[in-house]
This record gives sequence, C-alpha cells and structure tokens, in this order.
Amino acid sequence: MGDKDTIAAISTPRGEGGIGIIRISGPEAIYIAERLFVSPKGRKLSQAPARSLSYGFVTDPENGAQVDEALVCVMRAPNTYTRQDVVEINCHGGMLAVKRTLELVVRLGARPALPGEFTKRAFINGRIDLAQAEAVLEIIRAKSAREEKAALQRLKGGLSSKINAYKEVIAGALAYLEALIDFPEEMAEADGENPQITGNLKNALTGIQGLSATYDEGRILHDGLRTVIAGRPNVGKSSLLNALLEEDRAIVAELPGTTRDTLSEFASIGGFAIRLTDTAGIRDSADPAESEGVKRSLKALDEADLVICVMDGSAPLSAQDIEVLGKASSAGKMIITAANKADLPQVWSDGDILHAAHGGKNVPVVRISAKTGLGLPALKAIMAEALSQRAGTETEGEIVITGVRHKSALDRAAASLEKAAGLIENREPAEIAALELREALDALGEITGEMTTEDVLDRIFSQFCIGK
Ligand SMILES: Nc1nc2c(ncn2[C@@H]2O[C@H](COP(=O)(O)OP(=O)(O)OP(=O)(O)O)[C@@H](O)[C@H]2O)c(=O)[nH]1
Ligand SMILES: [Mg+2]
Repeated sequence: MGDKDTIAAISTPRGEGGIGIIRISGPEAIYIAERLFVSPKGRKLSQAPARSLSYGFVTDPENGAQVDEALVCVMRAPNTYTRQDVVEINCHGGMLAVKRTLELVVRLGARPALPGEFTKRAFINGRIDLAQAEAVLEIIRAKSAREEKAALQRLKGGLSSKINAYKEVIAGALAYLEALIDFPEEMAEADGENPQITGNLKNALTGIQGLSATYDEGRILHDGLRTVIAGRPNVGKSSLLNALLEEDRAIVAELPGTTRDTLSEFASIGGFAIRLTDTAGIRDSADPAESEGVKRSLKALDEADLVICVMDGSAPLSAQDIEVLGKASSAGKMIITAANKADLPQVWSDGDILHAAHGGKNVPVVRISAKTGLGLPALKAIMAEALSQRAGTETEGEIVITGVRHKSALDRAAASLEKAAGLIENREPAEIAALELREALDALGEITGEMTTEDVLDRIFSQFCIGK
C-alpha cells in the first residue's frame, strides 16, 4: 500500500457532535477538496493561505446539490502531520452530513483510510519514528494524567534521542572494530583506544538496562495499579466500588452474598490509573457458585498491588473481618482498612482493629460511608499516597517505557552489548565482537523503526482508530 494515493477518513468520534472533521491526505487532497467546495466569494482552495480556514459549502459537483456548510483548512506538504498535502473539512456534526461529505471525497478520487494510516504516513515520510508513533496511540488511550505525560515525553522524541545516542556509541565501537579487521597493522598502534571503547560500551549498557528497568513503572502507568476491594459479605464493597467510580456499576443489595464474581473497572485516583476490582464477600459457603466467587476473590487478593479491606463500622468486628485482613497481610500487600457505614453509630474503635489484627500492625483506618460519601476524599488521599509509593515518584522529563516490544528489544540489545564489551576487553577476535554489536544496533533499530518488518508495522498501526 503506497502513499501515492490520496486517503480520507472521518477523524472525529462517531456520533452526534458540534462538528465533524474529514481529513484528506495525499497528492490530490487539495484538488479533490477544491472540486467539492464552493465559496460564496468565489475563493479557490488551491490559492488559500496555508492553515487558514475558508468558509463555504460542500457541494456535489455533478448536480450542484449542497451537502453541508463547512470551514476548510488547507495544509501544504511538507509542513503537515503526514508530510503530504492535507485538507481538513469541518462539517456540522450531524453524522449524515459528515458521511455524505466523505462519500463525495471518495467519489472524487480518494481512498478510505485504513486504521492509523495518517500516522503511518507520518512515520514512513520521516516526520516521526516508530517509538513516537506508538506514543501517539498511547496518548489517545491514556487513562491517567501521568500515563499521558509519559507518552508525551516519548512523542516529543525523548526515548528516540536516548536510543539514538546509544546507537552512536555502538556505531563508533563498530567502526573501530572494522578498522581493526581491515587494517590490523596500522591499528596495532592505536591499541590504546581499547579501554576507552569498552568504557563507552559499558556506559551505554548501564543506560539501556536502566531504561529496560522502567518497564515495571511503565506497566503500572499503563495497566493501572491493581486495587482490590475485599471484605466479608455485606460490608459495602460493591457500594464502595460504585462510589469511587461515581456510577452504579455493581449490584448492591441488602442480602449478604450479592456479588458472585470479581468485577474490574479503570479509575483515576490522584493522577494514577488504577484497576479497581470488586470481589465476592469472603466466607465459607455451601453454595457452589458463591464458593467459586470466593476463590476468585482470593486470587484477586493475591494479585493485588493495594487492598482496601472493607469492614462494617456499625457492626461488631467478626472473626471473618480479621481473617480477610490476615489474608491480605500475609500476601505482603499495601493495605488500607475502610470502616464503612460511618453514617450509622460506630461500635468499635480504630484501636480495636489494630489490636485484633494481632501484632497491632500499623494499618491505616479510615471511616467512610459509601452511602453518603462521608470520608471518601480522605480515603482517596490515602490511596493516592499508597499508589505513589508503589508507582515510584515522578521526575520531570523522565523517560518510561511501557511496551513489551520496547522492553524485549532493549534486553536483547543489552545482552549483545554485554557480550561484545567482554570480547573486546579480552581481545577476542574483532569479527565476533562486531557481530554482537551489529545485533545490538539492530535491536535498538527495532524501537525507532528502521529495523522493523512490515507485519510488525501493520500490527502496530492497526491498533489505531480510523482517521488518526
Ligand atoms: N447505612 C449504610 N449502608 C450501607 C453503606 N454501604 C453499603 N450499605 C448497605 O449495605 C448493604 C450491602 O451493600 P453491598 O455494597 O452490596 O455490600 P457488599 O460488601 O458488596 O456485599 P456482598 O457483595 O454480598 O459481599 C446494602 O444494603 C447497602 O445499601 C453505608 O455506607 N451506610
Ligand atoms: Mg458486593
């Protein structure tokens, strides 16, 4: 699929909206737009100043029928997103007008764009590299402010420039080895450079390993910290999930044993993406469905980063409460105890729970009411505090990788680099070390895209929406 043909798509979300935008990119973009655009003042789009808006009507050139009133923006190559001529037609938001305009654009010679095809052109035409294209996708999908910020750093080229710096060091070492191979006598005199080359390679190795290690933090940014709401039946776990999500997501009922299966939703607390999971109340049950639910609760507890142990502050502490707390503590999780139903008279004190959870381990206790919202801001603040401990602290401009693709390439580059440095240090044959360095370069090249196969590219760009 070359980029010689002109592509078009609706770039705004489907459905009703204030405006809908059709984006056209390719050599015929301006020509096609000009044919369907009629300005009351007789202005021609081909003469419109770049990036200015022209007012007029989308009109079918075959029969003169007006399709919509529109503002049209012309952008000329190479100063555009795709580096080709780009036209954006801003229609009124009605889906019908937007669709009919797109149909017209296609009838006049454009091809409907594939998912991510505009961004793919930006990549192929060298405006952005692959790591940046992936960052575009992550920005679109970001679920929290921090994730978006990290992706923006990568879009601005933060990751790419680091990778390129490592590549330069490796290419320098490779040039040295190649000279050794080609001119052994002359290079015998320059032998003193050897320690400096290995030193540089080891620095690059440390950098690459460090970058790979940010993956854990990146995973948390991307997938969200796993936060599990646990407790015995009927204490208000589902009510708390709903209150934190601010929507009626889970069924709440007076009878204990209402929730039978785990249920997860994304939420953002203090700028952190979290995956919030409601669980079935933990107790021994003869009902096979309920006991399967309890099994799933325990599994969720096991995989959690943070557990909110919900208890009923208006009812006496029970052995079941302490058992749940014990299960969460033994798994070594971060734990917050939430004493729910604080709108009712409270029958136990914070001290009671510290005492009962033997050893008196210092678990924070918050009084909340999932029903009235009392204490929820305090609970969220404690959650944010715990999450920031777990997710690491944010430093300005820090580069974090989130993709397995990046991690695997970095790890392969590091392994080859480590071998190469050892080989050079021990003055093993330069040919073998050169081979390792080339492998490292290739692995790094996969991240920025110059060493990426067509099917990997297709896989990446097909995740985009149409119109991006
Ligand atoms: N007064 C009061 N009642 C609450 C509060 N939170 C929950 N409830 C009530 O407690 C009962 C149980 O609430 P759920 O949210 O279904 O409890 P659960 O822990 O999910 O229960 P299971 O799914 O059965 O384990 C319902 O009748 C709720 O209306 C609260 O803060 N105050
Ligand atoms: Mg429930």
